[in-house]
Amino acid sequence: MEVEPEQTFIMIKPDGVQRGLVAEIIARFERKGFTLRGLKLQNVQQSFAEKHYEDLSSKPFFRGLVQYIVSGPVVAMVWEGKGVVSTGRTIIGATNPAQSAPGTIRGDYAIDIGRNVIHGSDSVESAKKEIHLWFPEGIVQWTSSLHSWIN
Ligand code: 3AN
Repeated sequence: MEVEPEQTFIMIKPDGVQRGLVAEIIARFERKGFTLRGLKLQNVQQSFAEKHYEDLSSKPFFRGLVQYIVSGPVVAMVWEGKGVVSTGRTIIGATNPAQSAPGTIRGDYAIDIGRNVIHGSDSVESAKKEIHLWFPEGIVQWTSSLHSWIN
C-alpha cells in the first residue's frame, strides 16, 4: 500500500512579505529537501483569517492577530516530505521569537510574538484542515525528473 506523503501548510505573514523574507524562507524549505506543492500570494479577508485562527478565538490577542494577518498580503504554501509538519516547525522555531533558537526562521528574523513572520501547521491533522481551507482548488501534482536523492 502506498503511504500518503506528509504535507504541511506554511504561511509567510505580512511582516515576512514586507520585509523581503520570502525568498529566504522558501530557500530554507527547499534546501532542506522538501517539495513545493502549492504557492500563492494573497490578501486575506477578515472572516477568512478568523476561520484560520478559530481555535484561538477565545485568546486575548485574537483580535490583534486577525488585524495583523489582514494587514497585507501573505504567501500561502504547501510543502511535502518526510516529517514535514514537525521538521517544518523546527525550521520555523518557537512561537515566541525571544525563545526561538538562532538558526531558526523566527530565531533569526523576529523579536515580537505578535510579529513572528511565519506560520506552520502544528499537526498532520491541522495541516490537512489548513491545506483544505487555503487551497480549495487543490495542489499541484508533479514528480521531479531528478533522481530522488532525498526521500
Ligand atoms: P504557532 O504559530 O507557533 O503555532 P500558536 O498557534 O500558539 O503558535 O499561535 C498562533 C499565532 O498567534 C502565533 N504565530 C502568534 O502570531 C500569535 N500569538 C500566540 N501567542 C501570542 C501572544 N501571547 N501574543 C500575541 N500573539 C500571539
